[in-house]
Amino acid sequence: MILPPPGIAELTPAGRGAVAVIAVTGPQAATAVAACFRSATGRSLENALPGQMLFGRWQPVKASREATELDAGEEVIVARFPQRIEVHCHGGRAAVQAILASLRQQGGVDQTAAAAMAQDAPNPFAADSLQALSQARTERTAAILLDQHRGALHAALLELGRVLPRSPELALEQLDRLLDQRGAGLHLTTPWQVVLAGAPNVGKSSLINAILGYDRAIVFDQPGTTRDVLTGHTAIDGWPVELADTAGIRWAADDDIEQQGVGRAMARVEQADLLIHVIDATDPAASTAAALTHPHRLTVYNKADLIASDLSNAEAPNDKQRQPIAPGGAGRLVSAKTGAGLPELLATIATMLVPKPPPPGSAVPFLAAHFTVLTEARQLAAAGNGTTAAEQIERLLSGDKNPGD
Ligand SMILES: Nc1nc2c(ncn2[C@@H]2O[C@H](COP(=O)(O)OP(=O)(O)OP(=O)(O)O)[C@@H](O)[C@H]2O)c(=O)[nH]1
Ligand SMILES: [Mg+2]
Repeated sequence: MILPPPGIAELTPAGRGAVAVIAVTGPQAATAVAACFRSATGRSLENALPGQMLFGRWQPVKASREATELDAGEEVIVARFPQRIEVHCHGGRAAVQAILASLRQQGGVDQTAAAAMAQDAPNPFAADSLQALSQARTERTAAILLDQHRGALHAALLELGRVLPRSPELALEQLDRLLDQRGAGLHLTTPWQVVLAGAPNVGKSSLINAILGYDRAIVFDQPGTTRDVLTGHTAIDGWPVELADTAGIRWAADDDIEQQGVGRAMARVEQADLLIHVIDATDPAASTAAALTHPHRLTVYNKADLIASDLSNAEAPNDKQRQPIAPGGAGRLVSAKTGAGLPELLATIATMLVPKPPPPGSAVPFLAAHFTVLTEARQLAAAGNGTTAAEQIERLLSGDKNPGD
């Protein structure tokens, strides 16, 4: 039998560090590492037990150009795990490169850190969540992925597979609970797109600056200040968000550049997960950009500091004396200048993005493929075909992400 070559991957991020960790995976990992490693006690790596750590020196068999610097032997710690061996060495680039070079000489093939770590995963969700975890931007999303790494989704799908053929109603309930997490699940590593749009001069740029906490966009008292789409990353209630500020929407734009800005703004709105339609609270009727439509829209009345209003409940001004303000009339009243109403606005945005946040420890599907399979399974289950639905879930559990092929 031909054994696959050992996989090698640097687990520590690129750049300078005190210590670096290199993973070597596959059935030939111990042989490849043992060829270069001399333990201080003389104990052999091949006989080391999983979990055991050996201290010693790294001495490449043949001196490659990079390896010459290590001829005296780099001090390393080698740790043996069931599915991989880790070499912990000095974090300098020269040491890392030399060790990687000598492992390549032993037939090692480069792999990604995620692929190296996935070897230890007890199920496909543990491996995929680990890979996603490295791209999580907030503690909240990392915690959800960690729950999946620890088995929440795996356990929920095992249970679903058992329930589907026997109790269709219960299975549909469980499927709906998983499918309800679609929004949150698909935005654990990819930020939500939230776009601020509206008529010129209503304070969109002021608002994005107030939310981001720094002056990302130029604010000026002339309409048409923002010409292009400007974005900034932030987290709202722990959900990763890419906020976009856009050019004020008006059709009689002064020049071609402004007109192009309006076109870009409209295109951005179309792709948004949530549109924040900003209106000037001092003159809502004149500053409503009627062309702005979106299935997920929040109306925000800005410049609250300029109107005499009780901000205590931070609701929109909808007293009868004013012009009818916007379709629906509901919205939030804020002041980008004073910050009044901003915490409530952020809370509203978070609730609109994720109406039902997953409770700690609960199962959350997190790949598009998970939702595709679960949606198919739900259709089958709803049509009374619980056994076929259970087969789809089985395939997902076995790591096959393309059921139906
Ligand atoms: N008093 C008060 N003035 C504000 C507030 N928000 C914005 N402004 C002022 O309104 C003017 C326009 O603000 P911007 O943030 O540039 O408005 P914009 O919607 O980005 O404008 P365009 O980019 O031209 O579409 C500036 O003079 C701001 O200082 C607010 O909450 N209160
Ligand atoms: Mg602007």
